[in-house]
Amino acid sequence: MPESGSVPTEEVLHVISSNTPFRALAAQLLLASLAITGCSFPTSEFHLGDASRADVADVPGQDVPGLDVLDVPIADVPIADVPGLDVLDVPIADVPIADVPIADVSIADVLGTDIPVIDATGTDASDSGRAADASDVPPMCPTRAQVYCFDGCVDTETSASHCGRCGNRCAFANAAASCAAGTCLLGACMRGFDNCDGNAANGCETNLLTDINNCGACDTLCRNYVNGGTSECAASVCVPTCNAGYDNCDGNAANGCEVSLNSNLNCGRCGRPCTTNCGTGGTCTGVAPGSYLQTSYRFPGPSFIDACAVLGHTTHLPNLDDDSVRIPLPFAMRSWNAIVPINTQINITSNGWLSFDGVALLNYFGMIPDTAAPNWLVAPYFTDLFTSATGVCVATIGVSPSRRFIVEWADAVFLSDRTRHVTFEAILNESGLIEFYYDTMAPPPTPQNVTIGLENQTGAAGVVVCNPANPCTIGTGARLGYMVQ
Ligand SMILES: [Ca+2]
Ligand SMILES: [Ca+2]
Ligand SMILES: [Ca+2]
Ligand SMILES: [Ca+2]
Repeated sequence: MPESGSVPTEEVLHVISSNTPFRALAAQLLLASLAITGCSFPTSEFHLGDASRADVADVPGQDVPGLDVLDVPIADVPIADVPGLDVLDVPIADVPIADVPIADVSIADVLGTDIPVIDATGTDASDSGRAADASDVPPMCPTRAQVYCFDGCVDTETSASHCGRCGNRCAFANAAASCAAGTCLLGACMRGFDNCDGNAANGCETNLLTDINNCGACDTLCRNYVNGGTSECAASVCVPTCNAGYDNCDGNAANGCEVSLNSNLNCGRCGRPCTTNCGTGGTCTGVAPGSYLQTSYRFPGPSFIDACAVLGHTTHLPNLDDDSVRIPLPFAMRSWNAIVPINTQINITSNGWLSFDGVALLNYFGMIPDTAAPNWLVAPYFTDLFTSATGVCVATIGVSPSRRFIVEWADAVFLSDRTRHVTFEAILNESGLIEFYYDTMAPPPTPQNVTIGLENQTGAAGVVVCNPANPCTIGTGARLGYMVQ
């Protein structure tokens, strides 16, 4: 047996020669080794391998340590590095947690049942940002019956500003409006308007003041009247427009223009009678120019006007027995056969009469006609009076050419019996008409000493109603009118 590790040279060469892949390498290694060392070595000292790792190819005693194929280290084959699966050197995959938004579970948007939350801008979050409406019942409203409408909590069942829903304001033309059960209701119509078509949507659409088909009330027609042409609705009253020569003297539209102005009772105008005949053009025939004819009044018709209540009136002669004042006539007018100029000084006395002559007399007793002064009298109640604290009120009403100059003795008393009060007036009309109206009249003391009527410029002629020689009864509500011819 050779010593362990000892390989004879001829055996090494045999291995080399018998193993082609290693033959050149081994020879080169051996020769290089010999050349480096420059010496010879005993083959028994030549060990490269471990004799204990003998394998089937190894022939004991012939194995060359270090060149045995079995001594080739096993190749280090790394485990394939599969990214994402290698638990050692691949970072753990960053698996984000699924970003699942919280579902917007909004309650069904049913009017009146939706309960969103109103944010600071007035939109509700659960309704995807739509504007707040009547269905939104924010928790800040004190009761379920209320909803938040822009500026506060309201009950849309009854709110006229938010009726049925926010912002639905109830409004109707010419009418009030209310809200009930969430529905706008037409309220009372404004004065002068009505809901004639029954359609609430357009409110009270009809003007009762001027509509000739709804004059004063729905379906009240202003028709074409007898002796009249077109008609109009004025202040809710049908006013016939009369043909020439006719007039609506009774003020009743229903019978139209019932009066011919070519008649003895209404000659030329309503209430102007002729004692003789009414001629062509509405003038009385057979009457001397400058005469007065008594006017027959229609009822209802002109009546007492309280001059003391007329805006712009003046008061004169308070708390006096016998006195007078001069007031200018505000317009020209015919009296008898003369034209009394504008601004003529009218003499007004405390004793129930005035005169056109302007003479400052203050008589408390007189006859008509009488050529003695005073003359040219207008005497509604000529007697000895004592005026009240108000005295005599003077006012002018109407517009040209129909102005009226009113002189009212307000609450005077008889000097001989101051418990008896009288209020009466004379009205001078721009047309020449002179009227007397008696408001409240206590009977005069006896013996009666009252003169009522007109007197001309000279006192030679007059219109006599009463005088001391011919007493008459003029009581409360009486009215007299005289139209100059
Ligand atoms: Ca209507
Ligand atoms: Ca009539
Ligand atoms: Ca007197
Ligand atoms: Ca006289």
